[in-house]
Order: sequence, then C-alpha cells, then structure tokens
Amino acid sequence: MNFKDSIFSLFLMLAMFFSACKEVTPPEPFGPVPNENQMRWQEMEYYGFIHFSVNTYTDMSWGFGDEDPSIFDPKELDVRQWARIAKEAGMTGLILTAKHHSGFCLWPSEYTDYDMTASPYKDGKGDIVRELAEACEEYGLKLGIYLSPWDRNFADYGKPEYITYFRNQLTELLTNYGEIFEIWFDGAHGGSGYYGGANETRTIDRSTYYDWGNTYKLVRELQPNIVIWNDGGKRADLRWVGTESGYVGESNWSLLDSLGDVPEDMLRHGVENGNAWVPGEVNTSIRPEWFYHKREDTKVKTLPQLMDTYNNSIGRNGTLLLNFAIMPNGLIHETDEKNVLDFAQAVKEAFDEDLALNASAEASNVRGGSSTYDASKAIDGDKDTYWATDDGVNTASLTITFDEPTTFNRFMAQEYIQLGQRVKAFTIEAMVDGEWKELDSQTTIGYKRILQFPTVEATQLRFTITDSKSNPVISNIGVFDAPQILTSPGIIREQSGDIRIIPADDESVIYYTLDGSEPTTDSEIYSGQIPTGDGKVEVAAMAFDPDTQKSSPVTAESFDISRKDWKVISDSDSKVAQVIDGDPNSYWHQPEDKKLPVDLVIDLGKEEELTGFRYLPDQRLWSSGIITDYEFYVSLDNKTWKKVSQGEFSNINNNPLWQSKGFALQKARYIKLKALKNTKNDNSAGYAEIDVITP
Ligand code: FUL
Repeated sequence: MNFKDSIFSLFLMLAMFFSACKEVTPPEPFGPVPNENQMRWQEMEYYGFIHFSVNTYTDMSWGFGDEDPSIFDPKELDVRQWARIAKEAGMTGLILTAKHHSGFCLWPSEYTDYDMTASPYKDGKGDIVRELAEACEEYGLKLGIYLSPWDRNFADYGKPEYITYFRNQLTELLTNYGEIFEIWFDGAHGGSGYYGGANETRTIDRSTYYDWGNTYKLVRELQPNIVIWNDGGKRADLRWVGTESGYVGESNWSLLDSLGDVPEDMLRHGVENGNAWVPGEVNTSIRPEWFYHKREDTKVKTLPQLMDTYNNSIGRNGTLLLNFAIMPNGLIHETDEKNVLDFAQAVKEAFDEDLALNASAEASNVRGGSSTYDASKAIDGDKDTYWATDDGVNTASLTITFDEPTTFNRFMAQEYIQLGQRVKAFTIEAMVDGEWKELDSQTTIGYKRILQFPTVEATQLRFTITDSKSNPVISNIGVFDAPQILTSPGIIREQSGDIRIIPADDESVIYYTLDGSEPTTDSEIYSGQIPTGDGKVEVAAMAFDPDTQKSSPVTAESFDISRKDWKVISDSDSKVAQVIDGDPNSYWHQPEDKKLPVDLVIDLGKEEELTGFRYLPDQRLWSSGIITDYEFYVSLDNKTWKKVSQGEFSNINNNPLWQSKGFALQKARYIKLKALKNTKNDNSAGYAEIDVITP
C-alpha cells in the first residue's frame, strides 16, 4: 500500500467511526401527547372502585338524599380488608365514593351534618376516607376520590350556594388525606331528590352550573399530580368510554377534540385526529350494579368474564377501574374476593412468561440504522427503549424468530405514547410449517394492545404496521401462551317454561342441575330444551372440556313462575310477545305514534300472588326507549287498577340491567307497566323483558 492509499484508508476508517458514533436523533413527538400525570396514571393500568353509602342499607342503586344517616352502621367495617384484596388482586389504587348522589359523606365534613358524625359507626367519630387513606398507604396503593357533583340531600342544590359547598368539600378531601391520584366527577344528574325536604325535581345545565374551569383550577392547585375524570360538562384529563359494561372500542384513540358533551361513539373510540390527549378509563363493577344487593351474590363476574373485561380494557389501550360493592357489614363479599383473586392468578399465568424475551428480532427499517432504535428494543422488556423507523417510513415490519418452535395464543404491543399515538393498522402472522399464516389484523395500539387467537406452534412471528399517522415507535412486543379458560354457558327460560342452555363453544359438555345444587360431572348432561312445568325453577350449569378435564365457572339463574299463559293485551303487534319470550336479546318498542305516558298491559292467564316486578330494557347499544320513571299497576278484571309501585330505575342509562321493584303482596290477573319518562326525554318506550316476582 502506498502512502496515498494508507491516508485514504485512514480517512475511510475515521469516517466510518464518526458515522457510527453520530447520534441518531429520536423521533419528534407527533400530535397530542400525555402529560406526566396522565402517563403515571396510564401505567397504573388496573385499580379498584369502592361503592358504599346510605343506599347500601336501603338496597337501592342511588340514595334519594332522605335516608336516615343512622342506618349507616357497618358493624364489621374493615377497610384494610378492601386494601388487602385490592393489593392481592394486583390493583395499584382504590377510588372511594366519598360522597355518592345521596349526599351522605363518608368523612366528617365541616359543611354538613349529613355525614359520619350522624352515623352510629364509631359513635359518630368515624372517618372512612382517613381509614382508607391509611390502609392504602400500608398496602402501597394510591387513593382516589369520587365526589358526586349531584347531591340529592343538599337544600341549595341547583343554586350557586351549592357550588361553594361542593368546592368546600373538594378542598377538605384534597387537603386532608394526602396525595390523591384521581378525582371522579360523575356525570349523573337525575333531577329528583330530597333537597333538604323540598322533595322535587331540579334541573341544572351540567356544562355551566358547576363552573368546571374554576373547579379544575382548584383541584390542580390542591393536588398538582392528580388526574381529573369527568363524563360531562367539560373535557377533563380522562374520558368515560360510554358504557359501564367493561369494554372500550377495538379502535381506541387516546384523543378527543370536543369540548363539551362527547357523543357516545367518540367516547368509545376516541377521535383519530383529536387535538387533546384524553385517554379512556373502563369503569365496571364486579357485580351487575355498583352498590351491594344480596340478590346479586350469585351474579358476581366470574373468571372468564373478568378475563374478557381485562382484554377489552387494558388490552385495548384503556385502564381498568373495577368496582367492589361493600356489604352492609362493611366488608367485601367472599365471592367477590375469590373471583377477583382467581382473576389475578389467571392474569399472572397468562402474562408472566414473555416468550419474545428469549427470541431475536429484526426489522424492515431501523431509524438511522442505529442500534439505539433497532428491533431488539421492542423485545427487551424495557418500557423506556423503543424500536423506531426513519421519518417518513410509516409502514414497516418486525420479525421475531424463536430459538425453537413455540406455542402461543396472545400477542401484546405497546407504543411509546410519550411521543404520541401513531399506529392506525397492523397485522400479525405466524410462520407455521414453513408458511406465513395471518393470525389477526387490527387497528390501533396505543399504550397497550393485547390480541388473542387460537394457539399456534410457530418458529417466527411477523408484526407488520400497515398504516400509521407517522413513523411507528414501538416500546414493547410480547408473546404469551395463556392457559385455556372455559366460558360459562348462558341460561334462559322460554315463554313455554322450558329451559334453554346456551354453550359458549361447540366442544365442551354442559352439565346442569335444577335443584339449586352445584353441577358436577355426575350431573345431567344437557342435550336440548328442558321442560320444567309452571313453577319457579333454579338452574345451574357449567361447561366441561373432556380433553383438558377443565370446567367453567357455574352459571346460576333463578326463574319465577313460567309465563306460558301470559299474553300482552295492550297491543296487537305480532312481535309484542318478545317482551315475555325469555330472550334478553329480543325486544319490542311501542308504536311511534304513541306518546309517553304509555302502558304495557299483560294478562297473566290466571290469578297470581305478586310481590314485585322486573323490567329489562332493550339491550342494544345506545337503544332508545329506556324507561327511567314508571308506575306499576295490578288488576283482577282489567278494569279496576291499583297502583302498587312507582319511582325511578336509577342508573339505567349507564347500566341497562334488569330492574327489580318489590311491593306488598297483591293478587292480580293483569299487570300494567306505565312508562312516564325515558333516558332521552322523548316519547319512545322499549322493552326486552317483563317479569314478575312471586312469594
Ligand atoms: C354512575 C353512577 O350513577 C353510578 O351510581 C355509579 O357511581 C357509576 C360509577 O357512575 O354514573
């Protein structure tokens, strides 16, 4: 090599050295990004709700505000039990209904007597907010507060005076109990209430009445690290997802751009090009309702239901806020504890071993060719490192190669959302027997996306981003082999009185009992409709997989008298019988020309003794005609009617479940449900089912 050549090689080496050392700049943030409080909150992922108030003692969904505070008497109250269960369940915090719509305060408030000082608990010296703050501290949980803006007790609710009262209470709660991670301003404003004895209906304009701008300012001054949840009035830090059933849309953008009330569809999916970061929180109860009702002891969500909730919330770029309804004695029911801990165990079993961690990864494009942003950063289990592509490269793929053929059935991806939510569409494929097989094709990712699919054995997995708003920035990819969980069957009783059991899959065997006992593999095998006669019947059923010898949780349903001889006589429409056909998914609506109030009259076929009735609204998403205010009548001759119940179906707008109303024993051949008002304040009335309660 001559001198010229050596100089040239030296230059070349130096040039290569400097280019290797050259810092490749990280991607610029794209669009709105989470602030620090939202980021901290997002990483909490899963936390609990506690519903407890005077209406726990009256068996109501909402207190009216006139409940005697002395009924609030939790003899075995132990908030450490709540905190222990939450911690063991893997939760990161607890949000307490410090004041629900009843107005009753779970702390001694300087500004009202309708609080702990009027309760026999600890002779009026109790402070449940303080006790829970201490228990949360002990168990390493964060504390959140639900303070209902609607107060059905306060005499001045509806006037400006209430806003001062509300802010005073807010100040007490956000000053005296340490750090609060989230404040929950419920959007329900039902109208009627006790209001200091006025017993009337008051309407407010929820976008202006609370002067949210100044209320938020106060909140942030008192708790700089807090996140604000508000489902109405004014956009806050977090958004409701438009349902209390435990899921958010499959496409879920953490963005919004509306300032006032947001349409339900946007709540569910966010807004792709929204101008503000407002991520979704999935709030749902472990029981059908938020407050404790003994009748729901057999209705606690089971492991497969909770797993679905997990996949449809945390697995869809949401957080999960799961509610415990405290019993009148002050404790969480043992079934709720068992089911939530079984769920925690199952989540651990499903996601503890990330099969991608021991694999290798290669990407079709790496930002600046730099090792800082290469594919390995997506499978290193470190949330602070990421794989990114060059600016302008919005489609790319990353292939994971396993050391040996690997079985899996779950895929998890996370975007590095500190730089914005970008991915619009992606596909995953597995290399099975030498060929790529598509496993799933989906839309958004966000903070976390989990996909489930039938188990495959594969040597490679390819993750392809097919559309993105900007160059993708992926912080984590996980691959898991989750154990199978069998889903419980559904049970309905048809109008004929026959029982129909609906399996969740084709392979399992269904075992059932009709005497209230737990089914086992010695019980009867279901092979078709079961005739059960006219009386009441208790059915319990489970699915069993003969291959794995695993069984599902038991579904238990109690049915009242059969509706075989019933006939809806207030309308001759051929479809009207859908309201008594036993199928919760069929429905009937009053003809459009009928205005509220409108009656639905049923002939029971013979005289019966009744102690209540039940109403299930149309179960379709965003259905119209959901009745909120009603009157219920009975008659022996379809001429003389007696009103035996009237009132509201409290939380039916957000949670359209079976509504049960009891009354003193009545003899009746005819029943009449009069719909007075619905959730949308228009003239429609719809029904999925009507039933009665007999002694
Ligand atoms: C709803 C309330 O009306 C329910 O009672 C419950 O508190 C739930 C979390 O929010 O809107």
